[in-house]
Amino acid sequence: MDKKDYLELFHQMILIRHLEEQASALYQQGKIGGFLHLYSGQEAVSTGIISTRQPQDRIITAYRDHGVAINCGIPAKVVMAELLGKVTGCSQGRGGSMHMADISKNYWGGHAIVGAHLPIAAGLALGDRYKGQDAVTICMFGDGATNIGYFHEALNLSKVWNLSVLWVCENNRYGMGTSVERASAVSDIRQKAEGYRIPHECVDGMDIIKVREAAQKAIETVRSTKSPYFLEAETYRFHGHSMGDPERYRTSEEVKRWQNEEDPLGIYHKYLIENQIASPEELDELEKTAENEVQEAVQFAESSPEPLAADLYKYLYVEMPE
Ligand SMILES: Cc1ncc(C[n+]2csc(CCOP(=O)(O)OP(=O)(O)O)c2C)c(N)n1
Ligand SMILES: [Mg+2]
Repeated sequence: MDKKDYLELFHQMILIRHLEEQASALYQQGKIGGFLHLYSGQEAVSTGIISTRQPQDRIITAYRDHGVAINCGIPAKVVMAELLGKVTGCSQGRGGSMHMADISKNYWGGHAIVGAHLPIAAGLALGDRYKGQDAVTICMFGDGATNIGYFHEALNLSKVWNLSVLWVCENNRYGMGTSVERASAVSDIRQKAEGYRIPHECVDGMDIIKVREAAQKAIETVRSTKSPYFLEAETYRFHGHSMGDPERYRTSEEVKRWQNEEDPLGIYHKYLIENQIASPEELDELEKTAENEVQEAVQFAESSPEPLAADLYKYLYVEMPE
């Protein structure tokens, strides 16, 4: 990576952080409807992993998907418009927070049902094998999803059929209000991959440099062996599960400790300065750029039109050419 690449990663992470702070404010003003699951705290995971993919590699994730959308190259204003349910959003305002997608960027969504996108990931990889395409499907999901039947079916088939899938578990220690220890008989999550003879690794998901190294190795392994690999990223979400979570299942000391000592932005900021890749002034400048981008995104989204009622039944089925 050259300096530009390092700074681009910082820019993406700080853009996600600011975009979500603004989204949280707009939600409280009633401008965003439905659910809103913030990714703050987990930015290094998707930013690190997606920065190592090739253009042909597919990305699919769960509902905590705003950061992934930015990392896949969807402009902030298009993400914001989708959050506000506007026709200029990446899913024409029909998806909202949980259903960001853009197939032209090989981003296959944004899925609300826990674990349901894992068999879809296996299907995408099976399709690539049929077509002889050298693509890796990167499937991201939470710790909670590993207790769902779909997880086990998808992992099993991926091994039996040698599918090119990188399974990425974002272990943020909780599924809604339930800790991993209370929900999972095996709390060392990557051990679950062993049951299906899938090689695995665990990485510090708060350190983007470590995430990138692990992701590079993992993606290369999938591509060269044409079989699945399991990467667990240990991370933490800084906000509640979704908006309005009273967070009785964890202490404020625990949250503050992670926010103060393990902030992925703080860790990367320190790395860039200590390794003399950037000056504090340059990083401040990048933060200002991100803030301006978010302001412009809000203006764009607020002034964009709503989808037309007459189009309500559009996009329910694939429209075949005449
Ligand atoms: C099949 C199914 N069951 C329950 C829910 C309700 N639900 C939404 S998110 C969630 C927790 C999932 O936790 P995890 O996979 O760890 O993801 P995280 O929210 O921590 O990113 C649950 C139970 C759902 N959406 N789908
Ligand atoms: Mg979780």
